[in-house]
Amino acid sequence: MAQASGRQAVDESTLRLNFESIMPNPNLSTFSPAELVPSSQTERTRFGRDVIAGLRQEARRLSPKYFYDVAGSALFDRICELPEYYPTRTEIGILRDNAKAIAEVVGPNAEVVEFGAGSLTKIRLLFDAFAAGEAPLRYMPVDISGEHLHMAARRLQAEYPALQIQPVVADYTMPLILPKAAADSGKRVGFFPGSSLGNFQPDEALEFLRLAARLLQGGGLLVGVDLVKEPAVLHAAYNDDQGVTAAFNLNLLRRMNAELAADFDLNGFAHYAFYQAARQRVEMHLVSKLRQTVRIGEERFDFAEGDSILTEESHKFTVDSFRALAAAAGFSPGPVWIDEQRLFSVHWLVVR
Ligand code: AVJ
Repeated sequence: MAQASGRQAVDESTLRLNFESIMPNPNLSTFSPAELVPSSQTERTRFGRDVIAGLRQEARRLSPKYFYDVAGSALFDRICELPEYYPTRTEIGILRDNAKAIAEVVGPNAEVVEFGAGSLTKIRLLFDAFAAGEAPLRYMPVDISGEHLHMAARRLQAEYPALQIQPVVADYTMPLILPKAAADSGKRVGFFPGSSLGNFQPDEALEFLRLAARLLQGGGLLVGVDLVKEPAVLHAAYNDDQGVTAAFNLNLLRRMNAELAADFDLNGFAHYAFYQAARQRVEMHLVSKLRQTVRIGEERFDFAEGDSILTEESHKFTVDSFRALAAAAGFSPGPVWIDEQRLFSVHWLVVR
């Protein structure tokens, strides 16, 4: 699409290679479902490598980015609908209530890069905020899950026929190369909703924001950040009554069984999530209910009763602590929009 149209000032010699390496299938119109596999061999290998490295550590841990296989993504969508899980609906409300002001800071004809695009629902709120003739020209959703991304991009294209959509299948926790901006476009603007930034460790969050600032020169970043609040409210959001969050956490074991020839007993582990106030983060763990040995391919891992695997850290911020982090990464913090109950925040950060 955008690549073939020749509208953008692409430095062909350097970018062609990068395009091919990060975007195996950039042309939506020639996309065919038959080309898709649930998880590539390489991804499986990387997944396996990360899992084994994480479980060999003294404090066992797995990266939360591996929650989102097809089943995990569906469970996450259900989490977003739970009465206890306030972030999604609160952020959507903030984006809706402040659409005009947000469109104003983003400016006309922007190029929007979304990090971890998922099912592309929140971006519609952003697009719909613009007056006719000022909407973003180009949209580059970056997501690790190529199958899901291409399908969502096709649906979005049907709704926004004028928008140039350039899906980028990549892990946004790694340095990323994007095509050069089109000559006629406005600012390059990052969109990072959902408080996904909270999944990074503090040093990783700083590094991510630094890379984002480099990628978004001359533009800015619109980022959703969950706020520090009453611990009971945070606790409930990760310990829902219906057990969907527990199923989401345990699904990681099922995924390892399916993709890495592991033999985790899903009944042998308990979902355990709590708010650690001293670190301003929710931690999710899988705790072994008994002494057991688990096989992952050729590897064996012993668990004593009560041993835990850390599966997610979800950091919470105050407005000030987040603005300080953004400033340290090379942004000038701009306006911040917050709901009435002060549950969630959406920040506009200008690249310095
Ligand atoms: C998508 C990372 C923002 O941390 O709240 C939801 C994921 N984990 N319930 C979060 C999640 C458990 C979510 N993020």
